[in-house]
Amino acid sequence: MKIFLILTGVFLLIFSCADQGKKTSYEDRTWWKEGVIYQIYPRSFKDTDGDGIGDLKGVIEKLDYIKSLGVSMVWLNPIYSSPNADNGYDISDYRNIMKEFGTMDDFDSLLKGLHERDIKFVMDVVVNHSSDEHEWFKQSRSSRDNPYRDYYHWWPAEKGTPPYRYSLFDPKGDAWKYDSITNAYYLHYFSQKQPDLKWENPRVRQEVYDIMKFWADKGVDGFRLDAFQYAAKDTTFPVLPVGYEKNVIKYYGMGPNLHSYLKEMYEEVFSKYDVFAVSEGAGSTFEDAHSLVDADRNELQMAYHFEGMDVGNSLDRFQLKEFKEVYTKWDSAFAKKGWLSVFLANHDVPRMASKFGNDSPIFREASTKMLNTFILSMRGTPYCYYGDELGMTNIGFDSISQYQDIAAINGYKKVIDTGGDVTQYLASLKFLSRDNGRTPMQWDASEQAGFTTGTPWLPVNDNYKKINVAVENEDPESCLNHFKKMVQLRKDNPVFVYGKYTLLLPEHDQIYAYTRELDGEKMLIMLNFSPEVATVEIPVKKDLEELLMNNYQNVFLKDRVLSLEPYQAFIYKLKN
Ligand code: TEU
Repeated sequence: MKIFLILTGVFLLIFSCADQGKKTSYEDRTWWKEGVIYQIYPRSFKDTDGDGIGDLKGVIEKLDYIKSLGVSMVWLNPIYSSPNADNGYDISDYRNIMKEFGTMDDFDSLLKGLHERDIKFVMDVVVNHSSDEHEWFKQSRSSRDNPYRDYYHWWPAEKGTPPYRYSLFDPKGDAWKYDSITNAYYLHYFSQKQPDLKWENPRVRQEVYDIMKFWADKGVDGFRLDAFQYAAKDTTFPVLPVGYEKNVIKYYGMGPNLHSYLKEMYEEVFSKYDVFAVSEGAGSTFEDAHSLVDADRNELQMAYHFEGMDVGNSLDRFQLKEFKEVYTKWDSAFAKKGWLSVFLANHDVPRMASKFGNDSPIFREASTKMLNTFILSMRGTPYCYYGDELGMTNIGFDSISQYQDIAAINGYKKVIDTGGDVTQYLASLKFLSRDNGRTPMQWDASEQAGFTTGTPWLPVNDNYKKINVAVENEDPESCLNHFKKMVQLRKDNPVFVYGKYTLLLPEHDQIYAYTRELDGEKMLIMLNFSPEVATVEIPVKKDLEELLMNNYQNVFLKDRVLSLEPYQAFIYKLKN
């Protein structure tokens, strides 16, 4: 008996050590860390009823395509009822589906279809603001003593003009809109049709938790909290320093009580379901980001910071050195605690290939594959924005009449009103506008790229005959097939998910090189971000063992000197 107990004790000790060893390298393994998120802008994915607007049935029709990518989560931009001042980011009913997108039955079928394919669903939750056409706001604006009055921020006009608040989408840049019905101003950080909800009111918070539970009960697996860092406000509205709007996140982000609201949301919603939540925006410091997502805080689970995408947010080509610095410092700040999102595009920015790669015909494919190699070999949860698996590019409008985006249109009005440089503004929109990343998905070479039988709400990019799913499916060397291979490689090798990241060649102005290592396994990733050949000695002491990924036919290597072709990207497993 004694011997049995001793043996059992020894066994348990060995077992627990092995287990602990695992915990240090893999941290806390969870499905949302190990998967890849595919972001779909539903308006532009697939239209099934010929109105030129994508719909839920369209996403359902393409479920097998989504599955074929190997991704494990799908995030859809807002699908709730909306007058579409900001394409669904202005919600008029949080428990209904936008009529252009379909019905609740369509939603239920979509969710079922995803789950049958083992794909999780991430719901966009837009609760910093609602639409001005939401019933709450209609009530709120109707009289000062309406029970919904305190659902929004009102400033009675008899107190004088409210302290200046900058609005991101207002044609005058003014976040206070005067409303004559009750002789008061309401607050809107985004457009006039997006009044900010008053999170300081516990009834508002309860409404939101109930809405989130409504969707969690339906089976959604994750939430993406839109602009949530702005939700908490100092309701005394103090005067802010002149020029503060140049740093909106610092002054609007992480307001008083934001953490207590998030803790409450965790208690009320997240803790009761197997769901995760990602915050859009992560404050302005690492401390802010950690304070939102560290597991021991029980608030959110994943941070989505803007700094990586902000590199090169101008007409000048982005600087690789700065890009490397940003990704490296965020990785090291999150090496021990917290979890990041990794992405190079979304619905608010230009196409990845045009911004960080090179969309000229000779380099588009290589640079797209290089960027996807980057996203899918970094630590954090990778996001692929629909069409980036194909290497879709900016459409590049020339005239303001071509734009649909409220940010572009109201920004233009502001430039005109303030006598700004219109030519300069249009040049910057042509490259940076959000519509660049919202053109219809390119399915095949038929008319309108197979997106719609009608007239698409935003034109299809002219390059659709060459860049589309049908063509790329047939070509083993296409961006699409490279993307699939990279997703599979990541799935097969947890080192890409959890492994330690080390930057190499920090000063090199063409090559981004780094290693990932886990449990004695080490990978070398080398990416040439330039249109010229780049030559460099192998930046590690170890020998190369096996080439796991390459976007060219060969790797030129002689006497430990590597020559990388323009936008070449490869991954080697290193010898132990
Ligand atoms: O974006 C929030 C946000 O901070 C944006 O202002 C972003 O910085 C800007 O668009 C970059 O160009 C979210 C959504 O992603 C965006 O589509 C919505 O328009 C916005 O909230 C309002 O809901």
